[in-house]
Amino acid sequence: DGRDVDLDPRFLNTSYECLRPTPLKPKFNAKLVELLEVIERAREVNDQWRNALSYRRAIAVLKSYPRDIISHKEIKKIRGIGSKIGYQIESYLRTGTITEAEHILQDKRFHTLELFASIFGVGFKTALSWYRKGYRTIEDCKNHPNLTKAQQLGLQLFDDLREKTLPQNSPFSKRRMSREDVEEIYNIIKENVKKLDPGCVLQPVGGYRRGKELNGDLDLIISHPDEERVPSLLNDVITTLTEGGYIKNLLYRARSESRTGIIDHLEKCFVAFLQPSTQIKRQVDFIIATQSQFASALVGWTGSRQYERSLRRYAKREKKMVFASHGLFTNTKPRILIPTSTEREIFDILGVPWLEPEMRNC
Ligand code: DGT
Ligand code: MG
Repeated sequence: DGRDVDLDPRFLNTSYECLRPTPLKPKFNAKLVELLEVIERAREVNDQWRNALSYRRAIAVLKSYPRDIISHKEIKKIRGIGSKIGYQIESYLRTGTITEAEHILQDKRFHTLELFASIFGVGFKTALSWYRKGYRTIEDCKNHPNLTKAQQLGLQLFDDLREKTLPQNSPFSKRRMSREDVEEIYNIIKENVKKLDPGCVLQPVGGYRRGKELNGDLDLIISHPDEERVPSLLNDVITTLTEGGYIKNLLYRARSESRTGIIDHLEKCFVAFLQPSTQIKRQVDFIIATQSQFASALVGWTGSRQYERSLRRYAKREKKMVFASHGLFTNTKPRILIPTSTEREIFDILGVPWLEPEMRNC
């Protein structure tokens, strides 16, 4: 097989997803990607995150791969695909499917765990422990003796919010937001926030910015050129949208000095937002950034999750820098802020190739 000689070295020699373009919909290997995503999801709901990560990385390679994989030899050369997954791909090449993925899709336990983990406030560990207690339905979960506040809200709002973490092909997933749904909500927020303070700058991020057709939530950065205005901004935005009858519940709130610490110091608030045309409550994540934090917030909240992971790993290992949504820093003690004002500047300083948001879908 002479095909392997002309492969772009970027696809063979890097384990950093942030160095290569990954489209939303793979041009090649689409069915294979879909099957591996089922297995990734099964590992996730079984709380085997390391193993899930191996699948995510293999999936990312296949999504960015410039052609259909056709040979066993080819798989072996690709960095990021280990022997276990390589074997599954091989069996896919022979049979057109992966038996394990087919089994998972028929497995009631898998679907129940997926359902539980889709409740706001319920992680994979809790979902598993509830399953082990014998819970099988949402009603069972509602009867759990010591639900946290977040879980009580999540269960109360379940029919609205359950789309949040369910994959698009899940049988439970019927209410994800189209781009039009997101735009309807975004326009309402924009109008109200501009009325509140015309100086505010709004920027939708997350999957919507990456071009996703079906969205779990709207992630929205709000910023203001006046640093003094920023501390009171979130309260004002929430108050005005609550008074307008749009925000129905506060789901989660983190102050900028919150203990979530290293990962994210940006002030944020997740809310249930009533979409007028459908009367469904949708999750909107507000993220507040000062002007000097804006560029890093943009890079940090556009995603995908795997893209962010690889970017942070690249910054640390290859550049001795720390990238976070609130800023780019030197990896020293104490850390020193490296001022940045645009997304492109961050890419340049990190030395990673510029990728449009649509190409960060690893
Ligand atoms: P979705 O909402 O399920 O359709 O898909 P995404 O890709 O919009 O995912 P989402 O909304 O969970 O998160 C948007 C991006 O923002 C994600 O790719 C990584 C980042 N992100 C999410 N949560 C956090 C967080 O708590 N801190 C930081 N720094 N980034 C986050
Ligand atoms: Mg999102």
